[in-house]
Amino acid sequence: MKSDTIVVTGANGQIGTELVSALRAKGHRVIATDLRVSDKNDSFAERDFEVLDVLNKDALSSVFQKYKPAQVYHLAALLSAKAEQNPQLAWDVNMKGLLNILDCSVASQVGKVFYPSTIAVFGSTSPRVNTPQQTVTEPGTIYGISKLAGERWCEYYFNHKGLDVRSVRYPGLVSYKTKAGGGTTDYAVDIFFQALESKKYACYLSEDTTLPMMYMPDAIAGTIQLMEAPLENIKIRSGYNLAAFSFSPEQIATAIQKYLPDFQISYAPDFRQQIAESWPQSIDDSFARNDWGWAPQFSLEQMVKDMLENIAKNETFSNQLSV
Ligand code: NAD
Ligand code: AKB
Repeated sequence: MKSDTIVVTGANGQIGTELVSALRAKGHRVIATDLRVSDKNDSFAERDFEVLDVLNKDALSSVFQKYKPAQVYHLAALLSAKAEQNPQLAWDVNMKGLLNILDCSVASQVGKVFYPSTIAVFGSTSPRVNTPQQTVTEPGTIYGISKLAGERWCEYYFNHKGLDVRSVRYPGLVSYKTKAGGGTTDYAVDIFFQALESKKYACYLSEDTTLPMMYMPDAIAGTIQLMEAPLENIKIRSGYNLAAFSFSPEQIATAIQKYLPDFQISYAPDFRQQIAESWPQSIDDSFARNDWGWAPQFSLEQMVKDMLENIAKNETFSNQLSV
């Protein structure tokens, strides 16, 4: 395999921390960038890291000139819940940040760019079950609006400037290495930590709010698989639907109770309930499966076991697990 120099923006976040490690493990030189050095991830500070605000186009251009990356993974963004609290900043970061990346990538002849889109590009007028790849997309959140516009720009840059931009629409991602960063699906991460720490969790979504979700190892593997796929296999330049499984808060709580029988969940829906209700419950990802061979490995049950075992390892709660 050819080893590339890769720039990752927003590298300190939930996806970035795991993606950078996975790309380095494959032998690539990865320049991790974010607004500040992570206080949690010493290895980033010790290795290739640049402080970089994606809104600063000159600084971005300097980083691209310095490292001449063959690939860029543009993760920096404000997620759905944070974006509703600061719509103007969200629009700036999610939209202007992407346009800076696309422009600098063309100027520096970057070979491939990854853009993470989301199920939030769908809205309350989209079909909610088995949501198709191509369907009505009328998002009601500032996050969804910015990500949908971003998809259109990515396709435009591919068609008009020849930039090889590739994208997936991630569902909610569940992981234990870095906590979630301000989305509507964050509860599906927090619930595991709270289950082990205090054996109770007050969920901000109602018990039957079903959303598409995925375990982080599958998201990382799928992302790299998309970026390594032959050019001719990539037929969609907006964002590929990507799916693994769906669950509601009640279902994930029941799955956790198998290992922690005393765990209790309560429900106090807040503004995120309305966001969740506008998103799909399940996703049709047949285009990703057919075009470049996407197939998730983890079932819901395997994810729950793996999450609890790994958090327990790190936080010394292992004696609480009963299975
Ligand atoms: P996160 O919130 O955990 O991390 C985002 C990172 O971006 C943070 O470290 C933050 O410091 C950085 N950032 C914010 N503004 C910046 C700026 N102006 N310049 C440089 N960096 C900046 O997010 P994540 O969960 O890792 O998500 C990464 C990408 O994947 C985002 O684009 C998000 O929309 C997309 N996505 C995530 C999920 C999910 O469930 N995690 C699902 C769908 C799509
Ligand atoms: C969020 O909840 O905002 C993200 C997403 C699904 O894009 N996790």
